[in-house]
Amino acid sequence: MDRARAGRLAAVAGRVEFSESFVPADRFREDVIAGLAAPRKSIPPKYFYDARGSRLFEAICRLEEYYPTRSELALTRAHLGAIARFAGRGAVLIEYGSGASVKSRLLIGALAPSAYLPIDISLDALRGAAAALRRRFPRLDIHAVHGDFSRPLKIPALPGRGRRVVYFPGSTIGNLTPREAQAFLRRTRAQVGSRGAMLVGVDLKKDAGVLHAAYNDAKGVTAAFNLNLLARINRELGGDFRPRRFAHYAFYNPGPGRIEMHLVSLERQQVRIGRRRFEFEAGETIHTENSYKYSVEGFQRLARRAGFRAERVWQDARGHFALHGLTALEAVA
Ligand code: AVJ
Repeated sequence: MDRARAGRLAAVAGRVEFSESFVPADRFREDVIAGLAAPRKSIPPKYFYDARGSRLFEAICRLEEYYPTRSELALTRAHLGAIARFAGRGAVLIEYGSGASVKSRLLIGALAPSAYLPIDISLDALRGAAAALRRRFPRLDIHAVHGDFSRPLKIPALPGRGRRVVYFPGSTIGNLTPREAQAFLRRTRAQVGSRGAMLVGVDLKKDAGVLHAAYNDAKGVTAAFNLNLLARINRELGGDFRPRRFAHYAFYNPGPGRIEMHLVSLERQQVRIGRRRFEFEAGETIHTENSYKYSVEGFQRLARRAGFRAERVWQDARGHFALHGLTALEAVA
């Protein structure tokens, strides 16, 4: 982002400060080509979220069948006092992937943090969130960081402002394999320091029927979200995918404990992206997302291996979703 844009953001939102962790290189083309050239085709799920994809995701969150958003909101409301006591008032609240900030608003209201640092890869999302929070909490110091939280990044040092608490809701951590999630938690542990803490939202293992419905909704919004990836490739990378020749396919895979989303080729076909050509057999798939589900104990074990003490856990009434309160272990194992 250039200085003029950063300046305008600060001007619009008043006390909002803005910093650039790094400029994310656009790896969309490279990642898509490499993913489709592999023997088992895949595309990383972070590429779902263009403008239309982000709107479709918000529509998913409102679906009857998609319980995670409502469950996490309900458990946050129900346990807000305890969650705030766990994090401590006056903490520096750092949010990874700040998105639609309903839950952050609840938390900020209860925690009264000394500063709020939303980190997001989307500049538009950051500006929107910062402006909305500025209106709601006119005295809150907001330090928006434009960057990719999945990589090591620079966070403004705010000495004397209280402990660092990272907030990572939404079960976004489920997109990572357990191995990647552990490495990610370990980096977060380094980021919050020895007095720091983390609040992380994790979708729970549950009846496969409930899981299946959440990723195969009756209105077909999840299908549209999945297929939108092909339209995005056509538009941004000059592809010639015919989305109607592919179908949304999502299922729970109990071995690894994850929902898998795929796009299945409905016939034998060839697709071009620029000058590259890719062959699809009938029934061959592009694996577009994993969404891992954890038992409470399973996630606690993972957190411990990453240098956290799993101190608290809050769940919704139906036991569908968990919010884990983790504190840094003195020495990282
Ligand atoms: C944003 C990764 C948590 O895995 O449930 C929703 C994305 N994909 N429906 C999830 C998603 C299909 C969502 N996460």
